[in-house]
Amino acid sequence: MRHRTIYLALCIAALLLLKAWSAPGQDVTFDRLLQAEKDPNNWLTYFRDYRGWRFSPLTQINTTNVKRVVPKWTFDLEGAGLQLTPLVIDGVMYVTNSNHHIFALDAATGKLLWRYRHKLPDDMPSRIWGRWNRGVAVVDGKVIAGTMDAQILALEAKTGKLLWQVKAGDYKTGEEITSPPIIAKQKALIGVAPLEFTRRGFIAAYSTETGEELWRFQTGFGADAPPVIYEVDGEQFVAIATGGNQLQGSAYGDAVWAFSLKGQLGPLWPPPPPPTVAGPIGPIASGVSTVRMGGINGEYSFVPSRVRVKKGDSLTFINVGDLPHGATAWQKGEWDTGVLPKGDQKSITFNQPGNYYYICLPHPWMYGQVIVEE
Ligand SMILES: [Cu+2]
Repeated sequence: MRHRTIYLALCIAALLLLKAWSAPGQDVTFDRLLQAEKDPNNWLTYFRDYRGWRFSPLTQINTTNVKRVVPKWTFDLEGAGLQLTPLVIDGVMYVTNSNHHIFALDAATGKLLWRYRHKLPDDMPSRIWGRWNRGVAVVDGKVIAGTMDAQILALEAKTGKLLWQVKAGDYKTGEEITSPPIIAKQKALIGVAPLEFTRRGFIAAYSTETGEELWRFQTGFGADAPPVIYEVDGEQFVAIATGGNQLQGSAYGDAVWAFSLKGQLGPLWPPPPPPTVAGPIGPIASGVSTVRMGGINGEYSFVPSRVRVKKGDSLTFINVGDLPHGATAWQKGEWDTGVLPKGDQKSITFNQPGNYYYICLPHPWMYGQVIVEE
């Protein structure tokens, strides 16, 4: 009898231990994320599953009874400006607020389980539209999130304790993170976007174990949308949509980038160094009719490098440098001054509205931008 009591007590202790070990978030392996669509009780990733359908197969709430649904609980996140998708894993909800605090809540009651207070720097540039955040990713017992000050951090899913934190970008130049990473095995893929500032966005992969940066690519424009991963005819791709940033004149610059092991495209602008700048920076000049090539700020520059004109306007490109220079529309070659010897000039009339980047063919690291408005 006594033995049986001890045996029972041991069993209960073992069960309790087992429960502690299988705490929420602890058993979210990558394989479980891959099977997310077959896990009706949970919302495991930003898109719920890797199909990205955001479709829940649950049926208790349906078209006939939905009118009876009433609020069960609410939790004050102490912020404004959320664009958040909560994750729910084995009864625990993971949410963020606009100051990048991360919360774990009891998903049935709204009771706070833990809160991690990420400290945004005091000199964070202010945003006319405020701060926001779209949530976290959870894998292998970790909650992984990017922050407005371009940090990536991993918390212990069970306790909210900080496991690692890395600097992905420089918030002082406008680099910031608003979307959660997408998990691919032991890698977290995340876009770092500059919004209204002059630096350009990039997509990067980090080790979920250590936070080590494994890969990075300049996408030219802001990259604050979550990336996707897919395969066609046996070739795997990673894709991300980039763009926006109207204040920098890139309203026409939206693009989607697809990467694979057989990729051949370079970063948006040659040459590689400096790797963090992917296009012309600085103010956009209006009301100018000439662009000087070479000579002014050194031989290899267009001045002004960014110009806004009206449809039908002409720009005269003058070579004021010592070497032959030219202006050639990049990508599609819509217009071209040809290579002009020292002292020569050529006028281009812009009849098609759009955003044109151009380079000097003999010196392709010289680049400029013409925005043609309707
Ligand atoms: Cu040149």
